Amino acid sequence: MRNLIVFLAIIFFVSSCFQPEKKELIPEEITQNKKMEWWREARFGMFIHWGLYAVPAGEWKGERIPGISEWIMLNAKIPVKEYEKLAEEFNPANFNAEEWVKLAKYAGMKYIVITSKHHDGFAMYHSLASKYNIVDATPFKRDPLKELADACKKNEIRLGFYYSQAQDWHEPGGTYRDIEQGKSHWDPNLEREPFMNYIDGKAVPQVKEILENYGGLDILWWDTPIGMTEDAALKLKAVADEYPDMIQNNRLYRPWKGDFSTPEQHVPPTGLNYDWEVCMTMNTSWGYKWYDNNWKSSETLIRMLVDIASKGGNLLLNVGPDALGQIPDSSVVRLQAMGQWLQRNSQSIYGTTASPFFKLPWGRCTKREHKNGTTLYFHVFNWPKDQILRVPGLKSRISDVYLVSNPGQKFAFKFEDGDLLIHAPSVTFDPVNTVIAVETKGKLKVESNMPTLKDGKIYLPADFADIHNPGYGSQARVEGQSPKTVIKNWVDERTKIEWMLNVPEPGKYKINMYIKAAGENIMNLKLGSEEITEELDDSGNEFVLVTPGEIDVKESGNVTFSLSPEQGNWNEVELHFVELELIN
Ligand code: JFZ
Repeated sequence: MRNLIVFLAIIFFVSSCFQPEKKELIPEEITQNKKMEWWREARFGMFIHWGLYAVPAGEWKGERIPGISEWIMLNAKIPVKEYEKLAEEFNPANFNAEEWVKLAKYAGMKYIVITSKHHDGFAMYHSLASKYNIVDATPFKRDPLKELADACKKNEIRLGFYYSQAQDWHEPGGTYRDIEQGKSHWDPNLEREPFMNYIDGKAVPQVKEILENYGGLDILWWDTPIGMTEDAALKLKAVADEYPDMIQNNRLYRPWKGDFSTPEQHVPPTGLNYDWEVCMTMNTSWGYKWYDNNWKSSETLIRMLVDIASKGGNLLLNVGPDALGQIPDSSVVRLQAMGQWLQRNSQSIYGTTASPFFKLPWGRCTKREHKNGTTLYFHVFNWPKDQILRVPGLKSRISDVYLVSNPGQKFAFKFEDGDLLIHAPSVTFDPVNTVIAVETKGKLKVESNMPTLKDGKIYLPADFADIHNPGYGSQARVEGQSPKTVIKNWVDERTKIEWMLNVPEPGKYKINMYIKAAGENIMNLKLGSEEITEELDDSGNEFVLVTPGEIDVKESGNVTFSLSPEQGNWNEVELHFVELELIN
């Protein structure tokens, strides 16, 4: 009987992984799809954090201030009147809107989002609602956002403004971090006023200005709804809703979905059924910080864009121009490298949709649907040493397999054990990411390779893990080739490792882990909602099988299994795989 249940569950699971039939859309969905069309195709945009904070660039009175540079006013507790003086020094004479836009375009970005006012309250455009703005308060006297809007029009790049609607550290009524905990503003000379005074007197008029005076924005990017009230949010929303084609993110107030959500500084594990955009820095800070040299490599950034596209999202990649109006060289070279890769492989990114595969051990997949079939783009990060690329569970008919950057280059393929095998000589490789297109005919059929019960066990290999590293610090990573991959360098206790899996049957599962642990490590293991803790013995320089115990799974279906360090009790762990063994 039990075998039958398992069998039926697997059949159901497998069949539910085939592409669903297109469903009827309601009128609101049709309107929304139309509005989001350009944005979904764009996939890649430039975020620009630029403001008075570029002047101190992370340093105040000779002291390096920890944290992100645009937060320096709060982090260094700078009094309002003193911070205001930065405006007198702010003269970004080398600012050239056309150059920025051309760089974004060269990088393959389709839109730009720039800070019109950040938490420091300083408007980077000519505002009539507040004299605290770049035209009235600086020797520069130009309106860079007007110049940028014109350059975007000219070069056909979409434009959005970021506006910090709740936090405004400069205004007596603006909010600041910890206001909800009743903490007072660090500047005792800032006499507090009701929040609504700020909303009515500055936020609403300024949002009207940016929406009216810059030729129509494509995106309005709200941020940090700290201390936001629904009343205030609805006033701002009423202004923004006058522009129904403008796309808004979800950070106006909670809980409000906006048009898209904004996971910050990390890439979510699987495709989501709503629009989303990852915003990400290339180093650590958003605003310019002269000694922030923690740059991600071009390879990391290219693969990140691909990873996000394979999950159906957009990447809004940040630059922080300096006080002279220059984008740092380190950012420029990375953007150029991304642009060069995109030029060769553009069709595998723009206008594509999420991967139909659960995981591909050697890379990612994006896809494009046509009338009579689907093009699958396989992004190969790590070419298998035997030069055979195994595509798990692809069941469609195939008419062509070729190199995207050189379509004349075709590849031999065959089916084996339900997988597609592509044979390719290694000479064609792009060391960062080689893209191979597979043309499929008819309805796309893919059998999910999400881990599930096989021979009484659910196998969770290293290369199927989602590694949640902190935005800075030491990064755990997967090394080696499937089926012998290892998670290495797991030294940061903030790093969490997670797997998605399918439990076809509730029951008791015994956990087996093949790991190497150095020194003292205490690990929390969580399956669904059940959690256990395990103290790991030092295994020396060897991998050992550890059996932390059993977890009772109450419901069948897709669940997550996660491993996280017990804070304050972590040294270093490496991990080959985890196995969940059904024991009752
Ligand atoms: C914010 C800002 O405070 C920051 O300066 C920068 O502009 C960034 C893009 O957005 O900070 C946030 C907002 C949201 C989260 C974290 C930091 N979040 O959702 O985790």
